[in-house]
Amino acid sequence: MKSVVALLAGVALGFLAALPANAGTLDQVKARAQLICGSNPGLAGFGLPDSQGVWKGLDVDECRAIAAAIFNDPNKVKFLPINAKDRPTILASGEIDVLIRNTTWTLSRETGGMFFTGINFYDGQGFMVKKKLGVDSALKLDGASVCVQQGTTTELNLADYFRAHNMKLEAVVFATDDEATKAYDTGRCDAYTTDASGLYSERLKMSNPDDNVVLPEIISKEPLGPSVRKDDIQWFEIVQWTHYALLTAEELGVTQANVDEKLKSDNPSIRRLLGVEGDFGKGLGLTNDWAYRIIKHVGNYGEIFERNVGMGSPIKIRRGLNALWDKGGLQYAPPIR
Ligand SMILES: N[C@@H](CCC(=O)N[C@@H](CS)C(=O)NCC(=O)O)C(=O)O
Repeated sequence: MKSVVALLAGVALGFLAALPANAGTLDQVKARAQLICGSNPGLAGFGLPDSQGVWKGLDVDECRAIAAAIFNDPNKVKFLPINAKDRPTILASGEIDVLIRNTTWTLSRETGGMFFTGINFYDGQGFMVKKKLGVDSALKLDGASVCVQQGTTTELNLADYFRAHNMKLEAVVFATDDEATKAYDTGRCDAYTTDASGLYSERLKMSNPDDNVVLPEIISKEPLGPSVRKDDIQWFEIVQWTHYALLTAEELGVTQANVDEKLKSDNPSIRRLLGVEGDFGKGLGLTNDWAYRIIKHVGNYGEIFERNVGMGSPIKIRRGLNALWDKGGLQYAPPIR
């Protein structure tokens, strides 16, 4: 028995060793029977392990959707905690297959090697202050100290905004978000700044959430999305179309609860989405029921949004720009045909 196990292990190792160094990411993911997703370990609603160690969040669910498409199992994912500053180097190192961690798509990040597949959350930067400060606009923050996290677009936008409005800034910069929010909470800074999504989420971490207000100004565009390396177009397409499948399902009214029934639909768009008609998964290197698997295990984009960050969740974010294009938002998927 032992020798059979040893033989099988040897075969498996031999197989791994036999994979060329530049083997496609999909092959590597399949060979290790697990997707490795670079994740935010501390942002409720987006990426955060719960008390049982189960990772939860909108970004986390996008990782699970990729695993579901590949393995028909949303749990074949390892979530690797990544802080803001290390994102580009860890992605480049090959330690992760994809980074989905509230990361803003910018030109310099893209030319620097992070290949963004799309936008899974349209965001913008805002400010939070203590109510007792009596400030009702970011334009009244002249001379304020502001807690901010290092290695983020947040840090850069903060400096731009104060400079553009001729205001004096004391930026207090921290390596981790925990340090930044604690410092703000304990009175080290007058204000805390991050993406609006982060403000909704971090407010809940404060000792008295109701003592804080979010100011009305949104000072930047923060298109947050998944990124991959630039060396594997098929992998890029798998990550990109996973998000499009989630959007298409929402647009066509296909949900986790009704997806089996929808297999019998005679709507051609639904038939193509679910792989009942056509060969669309094959082009991605997946099975033709790739999107069915995603919806069956994870739900559609609207379901993911609502359960993690929507008005029924503790985070309470409105769909706003993240509504589908036909509901007044910007989320839009090219056709599956
Ligand atoms: N979207 C911005 C900010 C992303 C970011 O890292 N935000 C902080 C503040 S909300 C964060 O998620 N910190 C969590 C952590 O480092 O654990 C970027 O891409 O630079």
